[in-house]
Amino acid sequence: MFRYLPEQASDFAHKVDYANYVVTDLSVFFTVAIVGTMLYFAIKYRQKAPGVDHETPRIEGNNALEFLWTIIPTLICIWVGYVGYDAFIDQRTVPPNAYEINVVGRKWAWDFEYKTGKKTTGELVVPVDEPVKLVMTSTDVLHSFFIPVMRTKHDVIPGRYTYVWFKPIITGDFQVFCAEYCGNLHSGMLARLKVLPKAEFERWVNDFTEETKLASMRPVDLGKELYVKKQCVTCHTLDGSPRVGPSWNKLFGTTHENPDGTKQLVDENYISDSILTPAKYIVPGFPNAMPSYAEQLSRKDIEGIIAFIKTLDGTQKVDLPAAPKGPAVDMSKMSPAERGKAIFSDTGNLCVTCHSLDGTKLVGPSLKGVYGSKVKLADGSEVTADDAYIKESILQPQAKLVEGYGPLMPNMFQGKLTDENIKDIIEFMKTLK
Ligand code: HEC
Ligand code: HEC
Ligand SMILES: [Cu+2]
Repeated sequence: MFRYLPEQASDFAHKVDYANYVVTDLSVFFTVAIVGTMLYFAIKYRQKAPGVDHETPRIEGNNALEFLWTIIPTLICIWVGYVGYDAFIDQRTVPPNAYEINVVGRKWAWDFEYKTGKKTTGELVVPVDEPVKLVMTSTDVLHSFFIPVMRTKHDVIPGRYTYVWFKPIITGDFQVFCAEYCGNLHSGMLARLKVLPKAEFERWVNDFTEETKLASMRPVDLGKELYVKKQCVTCHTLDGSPRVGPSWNKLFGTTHENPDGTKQLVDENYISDSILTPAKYIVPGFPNAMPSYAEQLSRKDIEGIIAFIKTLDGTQKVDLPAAPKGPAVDMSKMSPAERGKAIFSDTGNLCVTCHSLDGTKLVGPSLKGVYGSKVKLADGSEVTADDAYIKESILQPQAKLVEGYGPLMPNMFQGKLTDENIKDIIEFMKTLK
């Protein structure tokens, strides 16, 4: 009756869907049948004239009926149980030849490690038509690894290993979610699943040219490379202007002031601590918004970043990757508001780092109820948040500052987001009442 589940990309997906549809169809059928009959009788046998009683027949029971309404539901329940069990057994029985990949969930990213030693973050690459087993654990809190198109979802638990497996039947890019609320950036804890033809996967998983290149670099070049690759660039500039975090320009050798008035020299230790345990030193005027990189950066990487920071005097520039990667979801079938939501949620755009949707203040104002409202600006004036204002807020964030907020929204969306993208974001904002 109702067919609402997404594309089926694993070999057991059709069984999971079948169980789901059987239960939904039966529920809809019986709801309509029972409520319909009830309404029909309520109308047919309503009291017709006040004070007049209708005599009703005295019914003692009906063995044939009793038998039927016991046997039929029993058979249906056994059938539903079987259909669910059949799908469940498939989902929990890993074929012995499955390709194993280790998965680590942490606030707020997914790390993957392959048998060859290849490592990725935020991107899981698997071969098509081969069973894949994910052996999963968490470094901090409960997460849940959810790939809707594969019909797999399982909790990821600190101090324990859990698993899921699936056999992809089509190639392509698919969305992975964390499905267990795990803190304020939970909604940004996304990953991309890439299903490749077998030969292409083999080539990719054995290709270490990038890693070797990094291993033989001068520390300062490594640091520069990591600055872009590990996304420090989205929050830290090299030219002195603040973004989400303070600029790194001429940072080394300055002093950091702690809230209790004590001072701390910005040396190797300070930078290393800022990267591994960002909450240890909070720079005045900035939010405690930096994720820890303890699991992602080696000692050597951190030494590279320190070497790079030492050289910064405001003249350095980095080449950003030419084509910024778009949202990891297939947007062709979505409505404009859904596309806007996907753009907003895309971790590469960082909107979620600074804007909530539920009214809470983060680095920036919540986007809830902004569309169409009157916004008070820092210069005391007031504007109506119409399409033009929102477009300007995104492309030239410093043009009109919202009262109570600093100029912290990065000026980085010009050229990154198209007019279409911004229209979609506006449509999405219209839904945030
Ligand atoms: C989501 C935004 C974000 C990302 C990504 C990010 N940082 Fe930060 N960083 C911050 C914020 C906010 C602060 C200031 C608050 C604090 O000290 O924790 C900060 C502070 C720092 C400081 C201390 C700076 C000072 O002026 O004392 C260092 C060093 C640093 N980050 C390094 C890094 C490195 C290296 C990376 C990439 C591997 C990185 N950050 C990625 C947001 C970010
Ligand atoms: C580094 C944090 C940061 C990021 C990332 C960021 N913003 Fe902002 N945003 C802010 C701050 C701070 C303000 C308020 C100051 C201002 O008006 O510029 C703001 C203001 C806005 C406003 C005006 C809101 C109002 O109440 O009038 C809109 C709309 C907006 N941002 C949309 C976005 C979208 C869409 C994205 C992602 C494409 C994004 N922002 C990314 C920090 C950020
Ligand atoms: Cu999570």
